[in-house]
Amino acid sequence: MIILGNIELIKEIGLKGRALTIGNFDGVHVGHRALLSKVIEEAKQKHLTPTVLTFNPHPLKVLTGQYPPVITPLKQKFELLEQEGIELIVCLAFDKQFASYTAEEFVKKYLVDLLNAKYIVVGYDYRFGKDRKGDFNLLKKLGEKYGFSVSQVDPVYIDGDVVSSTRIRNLVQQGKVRKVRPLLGRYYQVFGEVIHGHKRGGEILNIPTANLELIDELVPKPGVYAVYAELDNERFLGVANVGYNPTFGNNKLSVEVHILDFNKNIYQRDLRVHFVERIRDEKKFSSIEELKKQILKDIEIAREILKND
Ligand code: RBF
Ligand code: MG
Repeated sequence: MIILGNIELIKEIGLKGRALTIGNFDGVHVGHRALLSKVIEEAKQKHLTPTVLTFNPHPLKVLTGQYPPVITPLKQKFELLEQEGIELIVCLAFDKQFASYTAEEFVKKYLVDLLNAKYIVVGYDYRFGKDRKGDFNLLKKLGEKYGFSVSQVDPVYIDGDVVSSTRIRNLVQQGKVRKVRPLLGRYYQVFGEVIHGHKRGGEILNIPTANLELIDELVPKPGVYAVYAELDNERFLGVANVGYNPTFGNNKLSVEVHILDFNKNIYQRDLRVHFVERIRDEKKFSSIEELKKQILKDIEIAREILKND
């Protein structure tokens, strides 16, 4: 798969016809995957390159100054798109100048001239161009004018509601990680480097934990979770604490994982944590002994949950 962010490089790879879908794809959830399978299927039939056009930063961030924490950071998003069968990702820098193109200018300049789109599929709520004035009907008309075909994909419903990135974010922030799984088609995950914590886990509690360096990524509601911990494609059972360690009077949010039956040094390695089920709220204990007793129980609960998963 090729990832391009630079317009000059995009010009260099030439004018092969592309089948295109456009969007932010935060989460690469089952709704997104409906679009991705459509673009891949049409690309095959029409002998085009299955391509995703996306923007960074998120247009809303540029236009309104705010955007919620991301479900899938860029690197994970690209990996997931590749797994789906996307062969080219074009990630354009989005700025105020870009936002000022009218719907037709955007289509002509980027989709037709730059990317040579022969087929475009968009979601049910797709809008484009200055003031979001372009919609599916306009895209269809422009397709007739510039020589590409279009289609639109319906939303995907699960449990009576549309699958959307916002819905997924809300569930994660409520700690309902079980409910998120069918929407994402996988467990909610965070990824980061293992950094040095306060050293209390190993030395005081005798329950070592790997502290994750948090990137700008959505973190589940504070609490204790049964998790899988993934290191270089190897998966371990784990129990995670997301929180402030009130027993020790910390005030900074941390994500730490105790990996079951494991005693290797993994500082500076990358760890991916898959949140399977929330076990309890984080609490302030009146002694370290009590905290330790509770964590040992959490470990057994996590083991049970993961055994039946
Ligand atoms: N710290 C708390 O202050 N309250 C808790 O309820 C709590 N639960 C935890 C549960 C698990 C499974 C783990 C691994 C840690 C927990 N901690 C909790 C964090 C603990 O204070 C921390 O691991 C040490 O301070 C070392 O960083
Ligand atoms: Mg994530």
